[in-house]
Amino acid sequence: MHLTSRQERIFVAGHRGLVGSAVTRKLRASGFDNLLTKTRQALDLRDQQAVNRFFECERPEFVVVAAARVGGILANATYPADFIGDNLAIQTNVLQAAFRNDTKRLLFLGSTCVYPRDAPQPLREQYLLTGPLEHTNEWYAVAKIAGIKYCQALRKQHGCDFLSLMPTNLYGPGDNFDLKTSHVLPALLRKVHEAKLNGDRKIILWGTGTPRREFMYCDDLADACLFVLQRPEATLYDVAPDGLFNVGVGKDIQIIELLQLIKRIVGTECSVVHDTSKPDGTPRKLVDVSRLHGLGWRAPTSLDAGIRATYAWMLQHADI
Ligand code: GFB
Repeated sequence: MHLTSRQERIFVAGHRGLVGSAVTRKLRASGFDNLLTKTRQALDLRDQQAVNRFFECERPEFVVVAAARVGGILANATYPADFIGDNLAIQTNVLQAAFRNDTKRLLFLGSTCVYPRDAPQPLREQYLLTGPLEHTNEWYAVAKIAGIKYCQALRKQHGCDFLSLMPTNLYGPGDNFDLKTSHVLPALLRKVHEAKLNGDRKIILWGTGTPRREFMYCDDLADACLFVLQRPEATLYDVAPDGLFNVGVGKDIQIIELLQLIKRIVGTECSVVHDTSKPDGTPRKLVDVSRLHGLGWRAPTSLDAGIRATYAWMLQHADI
């Protein structure tokens, strides 16, 4: 059932993260004030009993599952047990409690790494489970695929209106700038900024710099979430009988090109040293956004504008 009233109780799971904080911002700015949020300290979503108690008490009508253990290529490869274990626990607890407590619609957020490593590009939703995964993030991907399948199973068996949104690589205000665990975009913003401050002539780039990625500003995903929440059920499942929607900008760039763009925005010149002991990961990950485009949604923020806003946020907030 779609979101019609600004009074509905909406639970944003993971409201302090990059995506959850963007979703919360978007909902509040659009007049949805009846938001339910809980910090990790107040509600550990890996704790099934605690999640059940929360849902029984608050009975959220709409749920956005933005809570997840996430990280860049190295974090995924270094902490496989955390990535698969925590994500399976969080999503299973939340989806099950939402079903038991009659949530009207739930959005499960994943990632485009659920698609096979060597799938044709752009990645269509139908390519799910048609080939082997990229090994640096297979643990995270398997958990997210289980979440998509759980949503589909709950719909098939119980008629739940539980949809899955697969965003491409995200960045923006509130991002993680820790060089060991972050994604590439915040990592390069930090490295180039620090090179500028210290007068370094070189920065270290992981891998070959040739992989291509599609980057989307986190507020654009939040925009897509509200767009989907407000669309009638029949409209969505007509376009996506599997309940799955890719969310992206429809354009990708090479990592080395991203670095050039960041150098221009930060305003410094430096040469590159490749650390090829670090993995490249999947060679390309561009999503087909025709399902959402067909419904009338497009990502509004350009990469240039999004990086500038993220850089401004980093200068003000990150401890660098
Ligand atoms: O963003 P990123 O960590 O993750 O890396 P993935 C993207 C590319 O940037 C890889 C290169 O080819 C990295 O080798 N890269 C270059 C760097 N320099 C750096 C650097 O300083 N830091 C980082 N982090 N990368 C993750 C998945 O994949 O993306 C997750 O592991 C998830 O499961 C997420 O899907 C969106 O795009 O390769």
